[in-house]
Amino acid sequence: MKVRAAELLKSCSKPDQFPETGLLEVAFLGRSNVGKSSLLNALVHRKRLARTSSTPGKTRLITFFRVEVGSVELLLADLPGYGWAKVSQKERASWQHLVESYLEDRPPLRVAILLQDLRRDFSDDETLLLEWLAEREVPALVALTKIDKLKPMRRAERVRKLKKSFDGPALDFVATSSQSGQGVEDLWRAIYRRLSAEAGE
Ligand SMILES: Nc1nc2c(ncn2[C@@H]2O[C@H](COP(=O)(O)OP(=O)(O)OP(=O)(O)O)[C@@H](O)[C@H]2O)c(=O)[nH]1
Ligand SMILES: [Mg+2]
Repeated sequence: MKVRAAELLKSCSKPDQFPETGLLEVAFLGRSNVGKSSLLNALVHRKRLARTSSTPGKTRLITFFRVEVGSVELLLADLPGYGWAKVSQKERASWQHLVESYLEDRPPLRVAILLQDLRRDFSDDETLLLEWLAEREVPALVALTKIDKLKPMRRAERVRKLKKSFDGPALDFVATSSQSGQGVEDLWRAIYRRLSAEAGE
């Protein structure tokens, strides 16, 4: 996908700061350190647009990026990850409030991408999040991340296992690596399919 422009629009710590641009939005959700910021960067072919870190829990704000891809202009929302152990109750509550407010009431949100490390099994967090999105009728897709960490045979085996373990509504699963770039174009295609399915409704 030809990315013609990508820029950081705004980082928000509170719902009343969320941008109102009239553009459709794609959100990146998932456990801390799963690779949300890295995958966002890989999609727009920019190494350091969204901040990444090997220290889990780095992204504590919701950061919005404006991108022009092909003939479409979109916002990408990089959400803070859940599941980091070393945080206070207060910080956890503030994360929860920010993310829930976002998911509860964000009319421009058209696609929620739930990221899952290919080497890990789904936990209750992912299952609940997917159920929650389905209840609110937010179209979701699953991006399996860090596939470069496994050999191809093992990779295929894990993709099958994860798909099988998920018995919710039919979902697109896309296997990706931000490091090698594998699957990144497939993910764009899956996002586009969702966006055009919406437009056609
Ligand atoms: N090998 C490999 N490493 C990756 C890949 N994607 C991300 N990483 C690494 O995983 C770590 C976490 O990546 P981030 O993109 O910061 O993860 P995040 O989900 O945004 O994390 P939080 O912002 O803390 O929620 C970094 O050290 C990345 O370099 C990948 O596809 N392959
Ligand atoms: Mg991040």
